[in-house]
Parts: sequence; C-alpha cells; structure tokens
Amino acid sequence: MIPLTYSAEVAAARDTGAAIVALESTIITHGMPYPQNVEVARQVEADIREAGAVPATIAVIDGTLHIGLEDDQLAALGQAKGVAKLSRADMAACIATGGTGATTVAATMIAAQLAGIEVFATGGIGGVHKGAEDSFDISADLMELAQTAVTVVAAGAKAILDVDKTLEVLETQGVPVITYGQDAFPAFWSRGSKLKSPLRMDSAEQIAKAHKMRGAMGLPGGQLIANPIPESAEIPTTQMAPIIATAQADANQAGISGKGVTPYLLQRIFELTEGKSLEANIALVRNNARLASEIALQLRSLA
Ligand code: PSU
Ligand code: MN
Repeated sequence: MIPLTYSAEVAAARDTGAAIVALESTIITHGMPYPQNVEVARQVEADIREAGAVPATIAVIDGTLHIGLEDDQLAALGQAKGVAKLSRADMAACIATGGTGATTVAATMIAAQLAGIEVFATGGIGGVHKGAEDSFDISADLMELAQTAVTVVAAGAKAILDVDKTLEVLETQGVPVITYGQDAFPAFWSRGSKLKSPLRMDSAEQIAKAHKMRGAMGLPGGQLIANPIPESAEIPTTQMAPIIATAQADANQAGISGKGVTPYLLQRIFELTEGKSLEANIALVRNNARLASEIALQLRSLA
C-alpha cells in the first residue's frame, strides 16, 4: 500500500469529476528563494482555480505522498531546510523511510499518474546539461516523459541546458514536443530560439486530443507542451546568454554535480540578473498553469 493522501480540495474534485492540474514542489524548495516561492505557489494555485480547474501540488511529507497540499503544508514546505529533491530513483525510498521530499518533474508525473491526473504545469523541465558528453548529466525528466502518460506544460527547456541535445534525446525517446501557438521552440526566459519545434498546435483541444490518441494507440509516455513566455515578461536571449555562461563557469569551478547543478544555476542566475530571472520565471509558470487548466478541461469533456 502506498501512503497517499489527497488535500480536501482535490478529494472533492475527484468526487465530482472536476478537472485537476498537478504541480511540482521542487520549484518551491529548490527553484525559487523564500518567501517568493510560497507566494508564487499560492498564486499559481489561484490561477488554476480561476481557470476553472483544481490545483494539486505534489510532495512527500513524513513518508506520505500528498496529492494536493493544504495551505499550511505548502507554507511549511517553502521554509523547510534539507528537503530532498526527489526523482524516479529515490521517491519510493523516501516514502518507505518516512522522509520528506519535493517532487521534480519526473516524480510529479509518477505521482500524478498514480492519482489519475493527466495534466501537469511547471516552469521548465530538466534536460541534457551543457558538457553532458563528459558529465553524462541528463535529467530523468526526459525518460519519464517517454514512459508516463502525463501531459507536461513547460516554457520550453531552460537555456542553462544544451537545448539541441535535449530535443534530440526527446526525439529518440519518442516524446511528442508540441509548441503552443508558434513554430519556434521557446527558450524559457525568451519566447524564441533558433530551433524549430518538432510539432505545433494552436489550441488546448488539439493537445487534449493528441494526449487521448496516444492512450488509444497504447503508446506509453506523455507529451511535452512548450508554452512561450508572455511577451511582456520575456528577457531576450542576447541578454541571458552571457549570464548563463557565467553561472555555468561558476558551477564548474565550484565543482557542482548531480542534483545540485540545476538549483545552483537557477540561484546564480537569480543573483546575476538581480532578481529579473525570477520575475520572468513567475510569469511563465502562471502562463503554463492557465494553459494546463484549459487542457485539463478539454480532457474532461473528451472523456
Ligand atoms: N525548472 C524550473 N525550476 C525548477 C526545475 C525546473 O523552472 O526548479 C526543477 C524541476 O523540478 C525539474 C528539475 O524536474 O529542476 C530538474 O532537475 P535535474 O536537472 O537535476 O533533473
Ligand atoms: Mn542532472
């Protein structure tokens, strides 16, 4: 038996068949500084409710897998020290030993599927890191997208990654990469990039239909929906490139590896942009939550 609990709101949504959108918690514990992290987590939940769906923020607390957090749990997680960053490899061990951990994209997808939730909104997925030919640092998020049937809405892959290689691995793994409303694959803080998106769709309905079709065809895995950051919030690639290069060089010099890499880079970029990267990050997560809600509502009407 998996020790699994639903928040009151998610339990009610399950009873009535309301549309539910999953949210990860690593972005809260490892992706943004306190107190903005808690404010953003609350804001994103509110955005989902306003769009007519129900938010389910996912985390492991004292050995229980929570599908939806009560507000006090969310606030406590946002301030807690030493919270584990969980992925496919260590989520079961954390639950079995009574630990507390935040879920990455991979772990959130696993939890969402256990709870029958088909859509999940986040900021950016993990991917192939720069220098992966030496470090072998490739996020488990990519392999999760290949095997767990959850549609993940993100703002493309972060420019801290090797985006070309990330797209190559996604293709190899058979993951549909669908950009919403434009041809170019978006670069997280920036709307555009030199890369063409493998697929493009212009409505939540099409995305929901594609999700259902994969299921009908017996294809395992989910879909990556790349939703460009709103124009008013974007930071041009030319401005981000030198900052990312500095952050990467600092990470190399500090000898950061493994799970530490993504949190280190995000924090360093936050410092180097004097908080501007965080503002953009907040705008894009909220934008993704709104699109994920539309997709969840469409999936429900197709069901
Ligand atoms: N994107 C963000 N903020 C984050 C992350 C991604 O905007 O905090 C987190 C997600 O939880 C993602 C994880 O799954 O980083 C990837 O970590 P890694 O590169 O170690 O697989
Ligand atoms: Mn990694």
